[in-house]
Amino acid sequence: MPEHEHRDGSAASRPLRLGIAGPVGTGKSTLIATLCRQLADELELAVVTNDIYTDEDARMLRAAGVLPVERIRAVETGACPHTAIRDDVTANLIAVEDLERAFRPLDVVLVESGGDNLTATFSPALVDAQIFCIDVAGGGDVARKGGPGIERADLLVINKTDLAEHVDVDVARMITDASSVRSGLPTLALSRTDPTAVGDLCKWVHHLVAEHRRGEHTAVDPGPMAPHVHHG
Ligand SMILES: Nc1nc2c(ncn2[C@@H]2O[C@H](COP(=O)(O)OP(=O)(O)OP(=O)(O)O)[C@@H](O)[C@H]2O)c(=O)[nH]1
Ligand SMILES: [Mg+2]
Repeated sequence: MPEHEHRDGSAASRPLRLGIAGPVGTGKSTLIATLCRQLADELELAVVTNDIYTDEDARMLRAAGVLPVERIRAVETGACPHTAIRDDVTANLIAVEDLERAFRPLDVVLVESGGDNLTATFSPALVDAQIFCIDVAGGGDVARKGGPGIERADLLVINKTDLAEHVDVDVARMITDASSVRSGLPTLALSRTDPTAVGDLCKWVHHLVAEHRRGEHTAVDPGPMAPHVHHG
């Protein structure tokens, strides 16, 4: 098989690089584990995790057994998580390129940002597309608060919908709030225990991989700030 030929015989110049960002504990690593579990038979995958001082996320994913352990690399950022995915992406790019070389031909490299706040987004120099992940446990108002990830990530995930009834959150309302600021970009209500939603997430990834291979996907920078005003 030629170096860059994928399982379906197509030949993208390199794998899709897909970032997952969002506040601490919203379920980014779990979402990555779910994607690996569902897609590893169909796509060649690898993962880069970012933690400030530990490699805990990588260890969690390795322990979950969702991919061969050597396909999961940890970057210890040692500083603000958003710095390593936006301002100086060198450490992450090296990890991504190492994986791409070691396991070619990969289809997707998933990059998990360290948990941060609502302003953290990936640079398009590091990823081709990004998921922004918030959860119902952070409160029903979060989607309305906006920010670059909520407003302009390629996919917004509202996670842990199974907890909504326990925290008095109206998921439909959160989706409406998010949709009203996302200019037609997709929003997905997700729970790891909801097979339909997990299926929709996998379909979205497959669609993106296909677009990337055809050269039809363009990375769009959500930007470090969302447009906002303090008066009027
Ligand atoms: N109820 C419920 N819990 C979930 C779901 N997804 C993740 N969790 C739990 O939420 C907690 C945080 O999940 P992680 O996947 O580690 O979140 P994270 O965003 O990677 O966290 P950081 O990397 O530390 O920012 C864990 O206890 C998970 O088991 C879900 O769909 N439903
Ligand atoms: Mg994590």
